[in-house]
Amino acid sequence: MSGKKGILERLDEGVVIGDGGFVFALEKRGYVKAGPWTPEASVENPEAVRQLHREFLRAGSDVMQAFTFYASDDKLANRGNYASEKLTCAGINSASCALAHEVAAEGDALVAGGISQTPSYLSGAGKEAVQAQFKTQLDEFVKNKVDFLVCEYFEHIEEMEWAIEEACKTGLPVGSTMCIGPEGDLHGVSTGDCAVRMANAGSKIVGVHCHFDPMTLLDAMQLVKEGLAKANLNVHMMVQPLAYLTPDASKQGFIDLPEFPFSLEPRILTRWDCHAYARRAYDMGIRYIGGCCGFEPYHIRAVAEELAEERGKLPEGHNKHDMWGDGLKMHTKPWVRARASREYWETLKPASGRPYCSAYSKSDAWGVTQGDEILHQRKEATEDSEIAALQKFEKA
Ligand code: CBH
Ligand code: ZN
Repeated sequence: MSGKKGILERLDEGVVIGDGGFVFALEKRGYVKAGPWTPEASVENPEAVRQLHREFLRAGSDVMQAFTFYASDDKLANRGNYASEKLTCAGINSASCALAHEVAAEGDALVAGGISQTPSYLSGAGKEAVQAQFKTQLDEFVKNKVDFLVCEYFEHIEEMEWAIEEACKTGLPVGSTMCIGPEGDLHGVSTGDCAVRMANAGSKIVGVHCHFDPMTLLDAMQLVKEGLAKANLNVHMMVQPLAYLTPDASKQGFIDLPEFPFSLEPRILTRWDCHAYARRAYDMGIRYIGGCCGFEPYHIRAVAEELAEERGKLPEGHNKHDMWGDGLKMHTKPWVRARASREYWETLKPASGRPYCSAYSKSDAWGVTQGDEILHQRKEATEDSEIAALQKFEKA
């Protein structure tokens, strides 16, 4: 390995900025299919994945997380997805690692390999079968020399523990984030207890990510912090929220919002929301601060700008972005020049421009999760008649 400082050392010394949402950003750019959300783009369109890594690096990300989300073989074969036969978990993971390494070397970034929840677990498969899915991915990460591992997007602490246990066998440092909010996991385990169990399973960095906006996830992180303190566990904290506002979300977060996933745009955070998020996270003692779905490079840039003093540097992407709109002083129109101040942007309440839209939606709350028959996964594609039946179920 190179002379780069490792993730734990960096966290001991200061703040580490994560990256943003790959599947969401690449779906909008036309390289990922919403639904399966699998990362075959690393093989099919490597230039798109490379470019997104580069933009996050330029925005200030200290970590290039290889684009391996949902790349377990069972997920690549789920419900008619072709990605498993054509590309395989090993093929996608190694291509993704190569891209992350390539861009990380253009700066001083670390490379992480990630594993996430599996269809096998949702279908009730036991520990051995689920861990076998993780192992195929982890073997590839070890072979491709990633700097550390991330276990993310688990909504059941039991599966998370299985993931951490398997990840720790590699000897690499492991960070873990569940996609839960202040209400805890989907089997009813509290957020504080989930944090304790992640740390006890061997994770050196623990927290929550995805599913909720920064405010809600920082409320959840408060519970993480208190849980860890009560149990005397001295591990680092990590948070990577959505860049969507979700004050109306129920327990499963934005998945339950009727706008998920194709009409979430009115909820997008501004860069100034990201400044406030970064400050609050830092002040809470969280040292791994990044983003998940909806987070674009300019959101990460705002995090890096807010924490510039703590980090002793500004990101390269700052060169074209004067903090707090200073560049507006060069605008031709005087009323736009008048907006060149921190106070203006910090206190603005942006309008949505959607006259007949409400601020809140009513969440779908089917109340089903692992253990329910309806959550079983399979290889065959979904039939139209099954969709019709589900649409009736929803109304019931
Ligand atoms: O793509 C990424 O940035 C990953 N590191 C995290 C993705 S979070 C999950 C989104 C998919 C949700 C679904 O299954 O519908
Ligand atoms: Zn996400």
